[in-house]
Amino acid sequence: MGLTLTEKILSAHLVEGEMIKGSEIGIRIDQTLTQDATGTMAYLEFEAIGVPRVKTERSVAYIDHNTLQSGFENADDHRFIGSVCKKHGIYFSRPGNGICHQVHLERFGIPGKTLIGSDSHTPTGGGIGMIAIGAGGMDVAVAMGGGTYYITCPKVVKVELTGKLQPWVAAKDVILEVLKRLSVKGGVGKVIEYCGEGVKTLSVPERATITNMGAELGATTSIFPSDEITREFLKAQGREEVFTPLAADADAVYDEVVEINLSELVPLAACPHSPDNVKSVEEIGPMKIDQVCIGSCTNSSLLDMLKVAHILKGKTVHPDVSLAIAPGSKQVLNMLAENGALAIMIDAGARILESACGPCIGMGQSPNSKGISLRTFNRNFEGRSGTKDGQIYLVSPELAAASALTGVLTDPRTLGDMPEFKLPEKFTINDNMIVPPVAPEDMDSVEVLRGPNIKPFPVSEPLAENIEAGVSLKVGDNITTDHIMPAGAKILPLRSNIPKISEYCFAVCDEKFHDRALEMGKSIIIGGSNYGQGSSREHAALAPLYLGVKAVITKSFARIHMANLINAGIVPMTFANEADYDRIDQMDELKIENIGKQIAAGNTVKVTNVTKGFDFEAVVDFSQRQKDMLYAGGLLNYTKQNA
Ligand code: MIC
Ligand code: SF4
Repeated sequence: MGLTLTEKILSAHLVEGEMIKGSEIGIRIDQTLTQDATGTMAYLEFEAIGVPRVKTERSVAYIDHNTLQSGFENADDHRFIGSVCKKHGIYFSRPGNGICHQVHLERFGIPGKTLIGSDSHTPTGGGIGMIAIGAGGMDVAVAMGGGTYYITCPKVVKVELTGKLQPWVAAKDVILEVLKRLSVKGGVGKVIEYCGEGVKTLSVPERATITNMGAELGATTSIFPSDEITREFLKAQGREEVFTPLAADADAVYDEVVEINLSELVPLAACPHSPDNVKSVEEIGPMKIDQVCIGSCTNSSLLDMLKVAHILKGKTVHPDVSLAIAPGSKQVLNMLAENGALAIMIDAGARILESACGPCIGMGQSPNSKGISLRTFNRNFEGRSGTKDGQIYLVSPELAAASALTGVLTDPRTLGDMPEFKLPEKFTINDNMIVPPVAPEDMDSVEVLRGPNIKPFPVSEPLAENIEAGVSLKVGDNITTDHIMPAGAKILPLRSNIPKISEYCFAVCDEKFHDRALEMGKSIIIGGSNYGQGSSREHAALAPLYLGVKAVITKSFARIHMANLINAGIVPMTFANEADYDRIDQMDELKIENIGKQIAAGNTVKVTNVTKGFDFEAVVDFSQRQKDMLYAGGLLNYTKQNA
């Protein structure tokens, strides 16, 4: 029986377990990446592990999220990360060099390698045939120290692409179509593998747009084969020597098959407030817009930017629309400047932003009240833009640029002939904003620079014998980590200060949560299905930990958040019978006796609702390693115990 590409790469990196779908496997990690919003914590954790030099083939730290620097906090974090990197063997991509996923694809990614990153869009690397997975900062810290990374051995979904995209229909429309069909939880426990004749019609940046936004499916990762197109891309990046051809076997067996005829796709948009709320431009109908933002790790490549420049050429942005453009990397920005495309954008009235995440994470450019904003980004969760009643639509760069000119949602196919865009044979390469680490023998000469905003992470305790605690919060389905631990210009600078950032924990859902949880001392959270979808931020586990949350009981969890809860020593459980969700109210007192023994003995625990006087079962389907982590009080305690 033939193997899928996913199975080939995973089995070549397997260090623990067997390739049995649904069981836990441990894999060796070749590369890691961090960004600054999750990086400070990850490097504090790395320091706590005590390994002097990273043991990976390549580890890179990027500064791309917190670049507003509205106070000293961001700059202090940057300086801390830069100094840790220099000392411990990590490459440091300075602020201004670009968005982690875009730069990593350009300068460091290697087909067939494994990459984990403390950012949920790490699967961008799947665009060149990597197994690239988003993870919590602690998992990345452990991997940097040479530790194994654990995942559930995934099912593999084949997306068979046929045909060729019509002019003005984009890679973004491909992934929006997949989201429409599979939903934001359709990818949980799965890797999405793209195959078929249509693959050959897609360039690397287009493939990367598709794998990037596979994160919104909840998938473990997404991957394209590594072929001649990959080789050309790497060659243009001056890195042809890292190319290897990789593909699934012709007789590979998949768990599910999705067929997409590229020729039949039309321009799409994900409507507020979920990436899977996908409609065609026609279905949405005429709509006046207030803002257009082009960029983010999904759509900020040179190819995307050249298309945008072509559309804007010689025209002016509609007087009622604000157009912001953030090219994805220094390389992209540089090349736009060199070939005149930047001047075209400026001439048309675009507001050019730094090569960074920017508006995607609410760092500036929040829309006006009730403002309608078309964005080429990957997430449109409520409030994420910084404007609570902002209406965010996720679209392709083509659709965004066309609409910026007309002031209304515009099908780019109305623009006439689309010129052919080819990637350059050679990109402009200048890695002068990537600082290499010092040689191992010089590491003692590097002082790690800590600012006053950098506070130690909260320490978790070994699992108590009994959990007796009230329900401090009950929430519904599809709660995102942006609800649990919001980001944005005001809160993001506090990422290295858990006591302070926890003041905003769940503030989007209930402003009183922080005070109530602290007052209760210990508590339990009740959630619906797909709890914790979205960002990889471990702050969504560390803030609840700091506020005394001992367990979270939901209908189901998103992958990274569930791992982060266990890493933090908080017990994630799911209702054995979902109807029990309705029988619990906020402030009910719950009791779980002998929780450690119950977890050791089987897959369920008995929970008593003391207030309402009934018992129910919660599922605790953990691997032995996860159980041991929970007993120890999280990953760091566990790692130290086993060191
Ligand atoms: C996001 O897109 O939500 C982020 C900000 O990049 C996060 C990471 C973070 O919260 O720092 C992610 O996707 O993991
Ligand atoms: Fe940055 Fe947005 Fe990409 Fe997250 S999704 S890494 S915030 S650009």
